[in-house]
Amino acid sequence: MHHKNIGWIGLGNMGFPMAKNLENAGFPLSVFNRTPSKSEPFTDLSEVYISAVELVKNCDIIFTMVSNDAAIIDLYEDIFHLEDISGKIFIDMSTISKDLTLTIAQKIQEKQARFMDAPVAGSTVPAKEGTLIIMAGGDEKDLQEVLPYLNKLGKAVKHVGPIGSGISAKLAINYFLSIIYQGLAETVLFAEKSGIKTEDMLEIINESACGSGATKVKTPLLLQQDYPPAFALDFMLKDLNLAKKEGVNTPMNTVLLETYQKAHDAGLGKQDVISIINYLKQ
Ligand code: NA7
Repeated sequence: MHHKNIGWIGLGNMGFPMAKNLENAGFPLSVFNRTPSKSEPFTDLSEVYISAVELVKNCDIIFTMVSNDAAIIDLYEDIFHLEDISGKIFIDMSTISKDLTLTIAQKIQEKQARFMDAPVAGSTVPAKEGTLIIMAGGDEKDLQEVLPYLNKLGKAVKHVGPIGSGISAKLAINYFLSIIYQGLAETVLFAEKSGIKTEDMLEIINESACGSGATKVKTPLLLQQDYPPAFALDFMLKDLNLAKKEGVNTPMNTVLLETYQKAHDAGLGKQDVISIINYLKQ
């Protein structure tokens, strides 16, 4: 049996642990990251490339996990210059705009290659544990081909529809998450103002019907008042703007956009998303 060569582009907070899971599963892996130092921990078992184009040439299935539209445009502009990419499957796991997803997919298909969007729910801990929720958009046959790899990255792979649907599902779940985080931050502040200790309030929330994976994962950050990015605030702002671009025009979205934008303006963009509490406190 021909073993497929797997390529991974983007070794950031999410991409790094995800690629490591594929390496640990024993797949023949090639990696590329714009900043080469992040590839160093892969030199023993995997092939490390210093150019995305060279990686693509040598791989059958190529995953991308990078920041945003600009990053995907940079990468694919170069990839489109390649003469022959026919038959290859490209799976973008980043959260980017649906428009761009459809444009890239079309160009890929014009070159007789295949494309899927497969963004994820879950931040760095589920990425490391291989327990992400993967929302896939694209062809069922293509999905079957990449499923053995996706199954090493997530605990659930949900095929939600044609290309672009993965992004739609992801923007929807992140919309809910942004509501939970603003609700959590405001509730903790409200309780604090009324003389309730933050640790007591968080315990009450987490034990109650309001408690969830989302509230539990942010509890230690709120207690320590230290916000290293499991999911950077700027990414949530990006996703809320993408949701707006998709026509989400709810009363909540207006409020959420204002909060996350002003928290960004206050210099919190690179911190974890729950650091909005520092902006809301002011
Ligand atoms: P990070 O930790 O900020 O990592 C971003 C990655 O994207 C990192 O590998 C970057 O390379 C890469 N990147 C950014 N811009 C470019 C360009 N222009 N060209 C090539 N590569 C680029 O993000 P996360 O891993 O937390 O998140 C990734 C996605 O998942 C994002 O869409 C979230 O919304 C969800 P670098 O190391 O900076 O050279």
